[in-house]
Amino acid sequence: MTRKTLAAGLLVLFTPSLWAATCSVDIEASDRITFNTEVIKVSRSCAEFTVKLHHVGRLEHTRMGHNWVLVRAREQQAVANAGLFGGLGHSFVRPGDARVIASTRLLGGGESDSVTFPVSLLEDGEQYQFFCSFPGHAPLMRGSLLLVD
Ligand SMILES: [Cu+2]
Repeated sequence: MTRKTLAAGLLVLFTPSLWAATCSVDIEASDRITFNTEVIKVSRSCAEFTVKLHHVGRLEHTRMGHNWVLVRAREQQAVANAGLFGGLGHSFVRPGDARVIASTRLLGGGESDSVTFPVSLLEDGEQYQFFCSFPGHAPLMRGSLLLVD
């Protein structure tokens, strides 16, 4: 092995991205009232985790708005109901709702937003769910968020 290939090999070995868990995810929401992701895995080794939501549809946020809201699974329905009273002006999330762990703003087609939250907010043994709180979307737009090693 030449010195050059050895150096290249070491470079690959020590590139941080090969070791570190991915601490972010890109999610797409569409005009068909869907997320393209059903399960999000968050590594315990991440200090923070970022969710980037992309509305890849064309409809405006008043008709086909999408957001990404993270809650404990058992509180999803209550948070969704409360969000209705938050209304469009608050992205269908009730202001100050402490049950909301993280949420993006409501997006229309072509828009993106991201949210970053500390992984320390997630507890072992708890079940987490993400959903879109636009009225009527939660049954179709939801998934699980899992804490993994
Ligand atoms: Cu939606």
